[in-house]
Amino acid sequence: MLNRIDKLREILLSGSAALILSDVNRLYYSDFKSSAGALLITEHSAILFLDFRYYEAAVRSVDRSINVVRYSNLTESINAIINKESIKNIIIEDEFVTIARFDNLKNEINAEFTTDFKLSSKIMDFRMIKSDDEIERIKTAQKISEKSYKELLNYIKVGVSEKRLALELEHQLKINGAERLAFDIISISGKNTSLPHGVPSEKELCDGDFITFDFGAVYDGYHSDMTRTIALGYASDEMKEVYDIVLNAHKIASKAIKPSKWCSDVDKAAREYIRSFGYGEYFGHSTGHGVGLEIHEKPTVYHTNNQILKPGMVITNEPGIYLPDKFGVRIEDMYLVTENGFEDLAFIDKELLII
Ligand SMILES: [Mn+2]
Repeated sequence: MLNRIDKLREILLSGSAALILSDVNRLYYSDFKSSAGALLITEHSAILFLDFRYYEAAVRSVDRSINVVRYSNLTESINAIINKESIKNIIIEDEFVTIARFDNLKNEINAEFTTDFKLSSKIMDFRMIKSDDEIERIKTAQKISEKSYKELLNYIKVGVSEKRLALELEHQLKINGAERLAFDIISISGKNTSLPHGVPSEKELCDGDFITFDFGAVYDGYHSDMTRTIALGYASDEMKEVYDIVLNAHKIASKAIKPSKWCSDVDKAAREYIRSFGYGEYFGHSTGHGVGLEIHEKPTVYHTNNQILKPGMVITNEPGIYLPDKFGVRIEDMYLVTENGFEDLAFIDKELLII
């Protein structure tokens, strides 16, 4: 934690402090989850302000380099530190604090707010590069997903509804150790698979359906994300052809994942391959995104993003082709950018599975 806080201190001007108000960034800097509170990072100290509900748990678990303070009035408690350390300027998460909250803070806190400092984006840049500990948590979340998916396969048969499968997958994810779902499970079949973010319905599985599952687990705050498309009974020639194109696009994109390449290189690799078969207009989303404390983080893996890939980034690779009123295919796994290239964080086979 100290390492992360020190990195933030490097961007603080003398006499200023960062007031972290979002739950996710407070978790990032303290490794303590709470639905309310604040973290003040000054040149000399880090203070986690929590109310009665969280105080005792935080004192037990938070790293000793962070002082835990119990508050009844948050701004009064913050002001006490500001006065003690003679803090003149405060920076806040510009993409998180609402106008109403900002008005309150300006009125109640005894320091000036620097409004042109892009703190949200700076922290997001720090969060893009995962530590070994963060990578381990993501890998554990992925292991939970894979174990659950293997169990789920036993329930796939004609007549079972999409909703029932989503429920079974959720059950498995939680039994296998997920603290919660990474996002609402996508469990869709047949024509519904042409909807990239379709919602599970009462539709029952039929012979010859494609079935798409997009899901993930959260473990110790960190998310996993994977998508598999499988066929029930048989797959038509067109289904097999589209599946192969998506699978090859996925493989080609993964080869573009290495330090010094741009996010746009990865996206273009998948996109141009899909376009070369005439399916360009049926791949309408980006090839991937960062994953970590949130399911969607920087960097966006899209053809307009010239962010350079760096070791420690975890991104998804998830090309797809969606043919309206017919079917869709998406194959998604998370990749870790390493010194020499990439590590595929998934161990579930990507070849077409016909059950
Ligand atoms: Mn994803």
